[in-house]
Amino acid sequence: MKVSIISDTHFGYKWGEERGEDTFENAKEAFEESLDSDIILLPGDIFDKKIPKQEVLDRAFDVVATAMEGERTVESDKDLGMLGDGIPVVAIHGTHERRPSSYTNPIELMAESGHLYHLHNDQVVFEKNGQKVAVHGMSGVPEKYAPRVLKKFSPEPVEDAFNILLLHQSIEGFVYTPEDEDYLTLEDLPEGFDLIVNGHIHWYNTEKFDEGDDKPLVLPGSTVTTQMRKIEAEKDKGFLELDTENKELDFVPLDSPRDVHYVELEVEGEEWSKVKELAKEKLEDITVPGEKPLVNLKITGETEGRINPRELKQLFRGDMFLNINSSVKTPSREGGTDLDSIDAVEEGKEILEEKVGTDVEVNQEDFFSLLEKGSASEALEMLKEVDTSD
Ligand SMILES: [Mn+2]
Repeated sequence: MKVSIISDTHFGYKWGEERGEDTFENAKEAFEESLDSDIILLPGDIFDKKIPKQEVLDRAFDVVATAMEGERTVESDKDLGMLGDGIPVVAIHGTHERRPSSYTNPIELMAESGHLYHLHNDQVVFEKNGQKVAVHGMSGVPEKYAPRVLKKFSPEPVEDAFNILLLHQSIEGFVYTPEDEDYLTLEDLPEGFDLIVNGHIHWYNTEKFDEGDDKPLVLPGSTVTTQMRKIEAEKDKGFLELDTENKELDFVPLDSPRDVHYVELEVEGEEWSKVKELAKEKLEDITVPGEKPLVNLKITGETEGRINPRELKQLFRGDMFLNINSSVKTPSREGGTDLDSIDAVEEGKEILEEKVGTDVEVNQEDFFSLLEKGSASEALEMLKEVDTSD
C-alpha cells in the first residue's frame, strides 16, 4: 500500500497577514501529490490554533477534502464516518490543537464533519488485496505525561500487518527541550512497529528507518516554516511517501514553500552605518525578483554605538520576510547609559510586533520604557487595556 504522511500543516499560521495563504498552498500541493495514495496520515498540528477562525476552518476543510477526489482502494475494520468514497485520512491532534477533554478540538470537529478519522490511543486497520496496514495513534499530550500515557495506551502491533504508530511529542535526542522537563525517550517507544512517525518537530529526518533501526522513528517535518532555525534553512519542506510492500520511504519536497535563508554576519566593533552596509551586501545577494523568502539574519560580535535593526527590515520589506537576531555587545560608555537595555527595548518591540501583530493598539515605546524603569505593574495595566477585538 502507498501511504502519504503530511505533518504540521499549521493551517491559519499568519492568517490575515501577507503570508496567510502559505499554510494552505503548501498543504494543498502535498494533498494533490498524494492523490495516488491508499491512505493519508496527518500526525498532528494540522491547525495552528486550538480555536481556529471560521475562515481558517473553511479553508482547511477545503484542503483536506482534496483526499475525496482520490479513490477508495482500501477496506477498514472500523467505520471511518468519512464523506464520499475518497482516500481515508487518519489524524491525531497535536500540541496546537489540544484542549481539555470536555471541549471540542478542531480535529474532532473535522472528524465529526466527515473529513477525517481521528485517533487518540486507538488504532484502525486497513486492508487491500490481502495486505494489511495498521495505524495506531496517540494524540499530543503535555510532555511530562507522555511516557505514562504511552505506557497506558501500550499499542500492540497487529499480526500480519505493516504497523505504523503516530505520535506528536518531543523525543529525546531529536528536539531541544529544557533539561528539567520530562519527555519521551527512545526507550519509551514500543517495539515491533514497522514505522513510528512523530509530528511536532518541524524538520524531516528518516535516518532511523533508512538504517533499519528496531525503533524506526521518522519525522516528516512541517509543510510550512514557523520558526527560522538554521536547520529549517538547510532542510526542504515536504511530506513522506511510504510503500509498505517494498518497505520504502521517500521524502517528497514541495515547490510551494518559501525559501529560507540563514545569514550570519560577524562584526568587530564597527558602527551601525557600517554594519548596515555589510548586512545589505549579504541580503542583496539572496534577493530574487518576484520572490519573498524568509530570512534570518544573525549578527554577532561587537558594534560601536546603538544598532537599529528596524532600518534594515524597512529597507528589505518588499524583498523578504526578514528576522534579525542580534546578539552584539555594545560596550557601555561613560555617563552610565545602558545601551544593552536600549537594545532590549528595540528587540522587545520587534518581538511584540511579531507575536501580537501590528494591529494592536499599544504604544510599544511607552510599554517598554515603563518596563525599563521598573514599573512592571503600570506596564501590565497598559497591556490589560489593549483592545484585541476585531
Ligand atoms: Mn507543530
